[in-house]
Amino acid sequence: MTKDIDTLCVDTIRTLSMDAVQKANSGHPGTPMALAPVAYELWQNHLRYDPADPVWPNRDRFVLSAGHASMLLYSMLFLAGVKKVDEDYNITDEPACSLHEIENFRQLHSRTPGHPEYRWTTGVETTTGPLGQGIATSVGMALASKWQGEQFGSELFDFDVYALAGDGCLMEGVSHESASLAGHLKLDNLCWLYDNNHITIDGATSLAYDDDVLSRFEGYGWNVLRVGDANDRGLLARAFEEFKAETGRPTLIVVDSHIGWGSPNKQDTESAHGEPLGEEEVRLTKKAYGWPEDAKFLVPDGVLEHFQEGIGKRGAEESAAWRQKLENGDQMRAAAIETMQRRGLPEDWDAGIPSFEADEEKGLATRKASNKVENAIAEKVPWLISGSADLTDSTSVRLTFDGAENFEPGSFNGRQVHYGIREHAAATACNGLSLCKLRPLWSTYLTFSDYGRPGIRLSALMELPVIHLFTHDSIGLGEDGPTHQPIEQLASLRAIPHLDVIRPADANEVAEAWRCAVDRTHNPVALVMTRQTVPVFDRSKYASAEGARRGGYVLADCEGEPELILIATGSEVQLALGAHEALVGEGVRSRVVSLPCWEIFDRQDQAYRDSVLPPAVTARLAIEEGSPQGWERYVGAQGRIMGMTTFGQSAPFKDVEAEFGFTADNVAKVAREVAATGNSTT
Ligand SMILES: Cc1ncc(C[n+]2csc(CCOP(=O)(O)OP(=O)(O)O)c2C)c(N)n1
Ligand SMILES: [Mg+2]
Repeated sequence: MTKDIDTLCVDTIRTLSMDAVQKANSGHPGTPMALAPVAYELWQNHLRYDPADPVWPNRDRFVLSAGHASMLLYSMLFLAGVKKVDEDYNITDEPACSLHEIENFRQLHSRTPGHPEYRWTTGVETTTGPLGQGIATSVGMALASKWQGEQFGSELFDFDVYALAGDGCLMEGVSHESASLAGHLKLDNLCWLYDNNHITIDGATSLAYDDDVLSRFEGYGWNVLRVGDANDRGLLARAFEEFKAETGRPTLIVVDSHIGWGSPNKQDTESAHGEPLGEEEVRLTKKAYGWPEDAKFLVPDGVLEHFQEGIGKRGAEESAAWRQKLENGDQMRAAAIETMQRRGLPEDWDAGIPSFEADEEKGLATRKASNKVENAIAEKVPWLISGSADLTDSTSVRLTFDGAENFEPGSFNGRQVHYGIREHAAATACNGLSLCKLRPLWSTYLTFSDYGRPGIRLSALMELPVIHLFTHDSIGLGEDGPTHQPIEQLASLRAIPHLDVIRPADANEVAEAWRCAVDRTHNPVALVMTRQTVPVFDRSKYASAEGARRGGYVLADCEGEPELILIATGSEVQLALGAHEALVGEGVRSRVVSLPCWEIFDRQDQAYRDSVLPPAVTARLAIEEGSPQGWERYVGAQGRIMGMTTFGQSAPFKDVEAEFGFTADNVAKVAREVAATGNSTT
């Protein structure tokens, strides 16, 4: 082949992608073929990235938002010689993505799944998720870079974030929220590359899309550049340089491209998007590239070496210089960075967590208690970043100690992010923050968790310790009525694997919930709090709230073996206790189990779970102001569930709760019925 080395490298990316998709007989060849020069130019000549240290904290991030083009990323990881990192962040000698993995594209247990998945493949900076999530995540990463730069020094943290998006990403609503937020925050370290190819799955974009993308992004306050031909590496290089020189605005580079570039019969067609080209078309395309037609997975001599001389050498020098700076600098700072990178916590992180005096009369809304606990922890954990989608005070997530400023241009080490009324963007930005090892929290009302759901789901899929905090957690929010009253949200959040949903009953359970939420390196939590006041239980009369650490515990008990178990979460625990007191007075051997977190309880050993919910006691009643779905597994076939099977009502909260039977008297009444049916095994 008589190609210059750069073209040889670009065509290697193209042909590897075509071959992998063809061999898997499934996948998306057209976009990697079109964007190979873009990825090549970026990685080889601009991206600050050390393939031998892919977890270097100040590396530039490359996010493939158009995740269907996964072979583009896998080709880059392979060709750049990125090393695999193990679970303890040790760099191994193994490649992150070998040629063998590329040959096993989309196969069981390969490191080359259909779409990039964080944790499965070193070098994948985030899971793709639904279209638009990648670019939304990149905003959080850019925010993290700014925060870390301000906190630890811009000589240590000033990484850029690149995200590659297609028409799909930009059509998605979340792109609007995220671009608007990034423009507002003046994230000039953020560069989105828009693959302007006029094609989506259904065909030409003109079927559904006529946005003037340039004006749109100018309207958000972005720096908008255009590269009229994806194959023009000179123009691409200039655009990347312009991005780096730009201050005060994020950059969008619109790149005009041709899907399936070079394929004689498939270029510019939707079929190049999501189908293998076909053996014959692969041959014809290779011929058009001047490539050996029958060669498969060919990596011509000199290609790997060329990458080593480019990104490899540059990255090694840059990361070594960074380590030197870290070692020569303040050692306390270096230690803090190391702790943060490993998702650790300062030693005394929980020293200030308050315990709350019993107050069964006046009580305290769990959201209010939550604010006290959050502040106590955040003061000790500098990288805990609070935020809200315009409900900072209603959801009680404002940090109030000295130095807890807003995160905004001019004070990028602020701790309070105002995400605006942008729940999709907020939830997903938190994933970006977490991927850069900060400990983010965002909040809204529980009903609106629906708007953050893709981000919540991805935090669970990626096993990121993000805190999703929701208040106004039931019909108990009262007057705002059915639009605001969550019904199915608890059940639907509980349905997400790896997400712990914690709904504490009182202030002291709130403290325990926060402890669980922060003291973890993997897995997100949803903290669910009341708007309304609830009693702070007298723990000298009832069991210690420490039981909440096990997800569920016996809060109140009877003499001897119970014959009836009342199980509740959150604000309904007080109803269970009220009913319990009445029943015990009547001689019923009743027990109250507070079950703030199903998931944590389910992870306890069988003996513990049986001690809380003895299998012999089948007379059980669950009380929760939400969908009854899922409670069967705790109450069993003979148990009853008091839940919500309709939407709520707008009225003062006591009236709404009474309307739906959520009073201690009514719980006692239903409990008597349950107790009367007896226990099947006794
Ligand atoms: C939220 C979401 N909706 C739908 C899809 C299915 N999907 C995958 S790619 C795609 C079309 C994307 O078009 P574009 O971004 O222009 O990519 P191109 O074909 O140009 O590479 C669709 C609809 C998805 N992945 N995510
Ligand atoms: Mg497209």
